[in-house]
Amino acid sequence: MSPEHPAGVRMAERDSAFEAQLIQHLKGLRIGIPLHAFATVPSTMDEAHLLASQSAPEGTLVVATQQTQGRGRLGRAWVSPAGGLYLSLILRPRRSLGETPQLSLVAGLATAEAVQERTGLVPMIRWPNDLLVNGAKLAGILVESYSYTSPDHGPSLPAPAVIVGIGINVTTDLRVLPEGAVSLAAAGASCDPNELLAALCRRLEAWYDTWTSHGFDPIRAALRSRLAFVGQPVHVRSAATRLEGILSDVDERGRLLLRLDSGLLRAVEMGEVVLLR
Ligand code: BT5
Repeated sequence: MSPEHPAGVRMAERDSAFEAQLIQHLKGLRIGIPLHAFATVPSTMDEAHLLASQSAPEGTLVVATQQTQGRGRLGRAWVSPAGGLYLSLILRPRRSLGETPQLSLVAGLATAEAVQERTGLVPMIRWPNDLLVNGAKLAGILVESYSYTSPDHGPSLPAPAVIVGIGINVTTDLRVLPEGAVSLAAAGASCDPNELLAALCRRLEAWYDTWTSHGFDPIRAALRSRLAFVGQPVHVRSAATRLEGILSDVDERGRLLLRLDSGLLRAVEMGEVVLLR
């Protein structure tokens, strides 16, 4: 029997064998425990939101071998067959709400370092949430935050949750992925996905702790050498604007800095970065 959420939402069945295997790799970490591992879920984000609404602690990790309704930003789909790594992490940041978007770059940095550690590949970070290898998309990051308030919760309500979702193509068949995607295998790298997950949790824990204690400055410094398209002409599209300029840097708040034709430096809060050729 699947457990029932109090509100009547049915949670997916956990995969205890997969969970036991992963736990071995996550010993001693705060990020990654408690662990909820599944064979198939609609989206690890939904499982994580459900757990967060039930007061799951910071560090709780949801992992699945595949997703049937994986999602990206703005309602876009994340194609999630077997062969990828799909996870959502519950955080309860002790920093201001305005800094939450920085977690996308914190997670991007941790993911890039973990991939490099386990494979030797050096992924670049396409602001604000993609990892690229040879210009193709290897991984994507999705940050969603909600404050779970209900009249029942009272003063013991935990800090608002932020869910950080990460999808990485490990051995995923390129034929089922959108154009412009790549997997570790297709880039010529092989690695044990459990080892990759453990490396990712270690890096996430280290960078998240740094961010919690010192803010965005150290993240910004570490990001510089990994930021894709620096010095190159790009356009940045969002619902409201379309800007063209030379991608220059990320500022002290995590915004993208574009040098416009006029010479002015413009800070961008959100959007899609596309290289102009
Ligand atoms: C993202 O969105 O890149 C965030 C992806 C987050 C996925 C993780 S998996 C675990 C957790 N559970 C979820 O349900 N989601 C998170 P965005 O920047 O909006 O990019 C989406 C676009 O990436 C799509 O429109 C496609 O063009 C492309 N795409 C989709 N699936 C892909 C894949 N597997 N590999 C590379 N690109 C993909």
